[in-house]
Amino acid sequence: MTDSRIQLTEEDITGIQADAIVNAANNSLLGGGGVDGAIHRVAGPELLAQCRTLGGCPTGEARITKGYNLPAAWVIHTVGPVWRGGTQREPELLARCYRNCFSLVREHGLRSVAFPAISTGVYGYPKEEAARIAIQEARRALAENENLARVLFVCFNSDTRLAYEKALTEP
Ligand code: AR6
Repeated sequence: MTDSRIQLTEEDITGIQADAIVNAANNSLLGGGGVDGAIHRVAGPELLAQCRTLGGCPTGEARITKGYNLPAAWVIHTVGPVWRGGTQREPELLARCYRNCFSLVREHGLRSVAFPAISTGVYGYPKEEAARIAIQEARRALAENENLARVLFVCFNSDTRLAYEKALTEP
């Protein structure tokens, strides 16, 4: 079943106007490549300064900071699992990332949130399986949080978009 509150877009997440954007970070929370690098570049050095105060983040958990120079007011930093063939609790850890992000969304009364395809870049998680988890957790969050009006999945390439479109057709 498709929910109109779940939307897909193919653009750079750093330009998204949402209450929060999610960063696919690493355990240090001190920046990196991919979407993490892009978010830090646009947000500016104050984001790194705030991240330094957080003391890192375990895989599967999430932390929230301000968005600084980003259009989004907040950044939710989460650390996805590195794909090691699927036998190291990767699906559970990826689902926990989404759940912990949605918990912060609820605690902060946010109405819209934009996610990149966590773990599917440098961390190598297969796109279709990751998209299925992302959609499943978004549906769960939307069912539990009536304040949440929009969940945007930002697809950085057409393969990622196809993976989400497929996941959306599944029950
Ligand atoms: N906007 C939206 N999506 C993007 C952008 C962007 N500007 N740039 C990349 N993506 P990745 P990971 C997509 O590698 O796999 C970092 O170095 C990208 O195409 O950014 O979770 C961190 O510091 C892919 O679909 O994150 C960690 O060390 C998705 O974002 C490590 O990478 C995630 O790719 C985390 O790896």
